[in-house]
Amino acid sequence: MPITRESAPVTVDGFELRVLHLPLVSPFTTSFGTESVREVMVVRALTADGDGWGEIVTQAAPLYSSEYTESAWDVATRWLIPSLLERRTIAGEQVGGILEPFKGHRMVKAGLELAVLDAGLRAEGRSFAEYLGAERDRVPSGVSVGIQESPAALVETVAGYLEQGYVRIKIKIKPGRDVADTAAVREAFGTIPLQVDANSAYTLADIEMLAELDAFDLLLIEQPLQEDDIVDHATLAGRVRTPICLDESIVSHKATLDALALGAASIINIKAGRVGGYLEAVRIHDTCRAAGIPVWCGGMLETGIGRAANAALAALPGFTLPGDISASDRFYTQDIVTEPAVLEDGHVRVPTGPGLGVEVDLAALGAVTVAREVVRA
Ligand code: SMG
Ligand code: MG
Repeated sequence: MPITRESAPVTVDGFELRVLHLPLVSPFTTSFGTESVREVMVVRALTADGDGWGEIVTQAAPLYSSEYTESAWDVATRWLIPSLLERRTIAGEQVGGILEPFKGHRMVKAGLELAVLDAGLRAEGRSFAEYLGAERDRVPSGVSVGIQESPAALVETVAGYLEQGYVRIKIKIKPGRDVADTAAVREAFGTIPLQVDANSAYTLADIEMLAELDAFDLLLIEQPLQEDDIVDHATLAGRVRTPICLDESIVSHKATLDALALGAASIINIKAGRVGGYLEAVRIHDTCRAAGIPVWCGGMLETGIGRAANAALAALPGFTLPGDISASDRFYTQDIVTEPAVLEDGHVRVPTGPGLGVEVDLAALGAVTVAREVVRA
């Protein structure tokens, strides 16, 4: 039986948007570049019954996906926020439908929906986790490790995370930094749960190289080919033994159905931002669970706001693989919530307080804010 989710409608007086610059504890390198400062946006729904918070997980540049800070800011202030304010009194479940006429910009839609949901649930005194249908009070914590200077440096970095208790390691790979890096980690640490993420850095011309990864008994290879290459991923899946997991390609519930129908993936990475919101994320979860397809919760280097929401999502029963939900200190020395996520015995706790269950530290938020605007009704 599908669960009916209903949160309290709120009368939104306005939305506050902020761009944040959060210094990373160490640079994060993927196949598309290196980040030392996380540029991200947060949104606050202002209502008479209290505020709600959401996170817009765009990056400074359109390198992971087509969305980026200025595109998010522009579409939010010019189109999405005005259409929500026109309705004025809205429940979180209505946000997706109101914003549907506007194509794309899913990360922005996800952040706005989360802010409205959080406001409604806080007003009701109900947790986001309970609302989504969470069945666990903590979730296993995996860590995503960026490309390091050398395989030896990678081994050293991974050792540090294993010591802290992370239960699954994901390493980023790119052409020229794939087989040797994976081999080094496998050799150094034996049978640890290990997976790789290519962020779409390969093409079908690389099949032979990708098949070499079969030797390392990986949990999965994440997004080896381009976002649009669903058919090529299906071809690849037929030629390698390692399970193919899609990230960038899964932009919606419909995209999930298509990928599964074509055999392009046997595991799905669910990120609420990438699919337009937590409710769409739950629909993907429900479909995959019914089809026996394992899912796990991806990460976008979230602040304490998005991290709390991700922990709630990952507590749903179909999330059978550890997600990229690390402790806050894996990325940040100073988070923007009063109680940032910590690692406890390899797990992160699912917040139980009203709404997202975290309180925003306004002084810490102010210190990292580089742009702010309030759009009022
Ligand atoms: O939040 O722990 C995290 C980062 C996880 O590797 C991670 N995310 O492709 O899965 C991915 C990347 C995208 C990050 S680009 C900002
Ligand atoms: Mg990925």
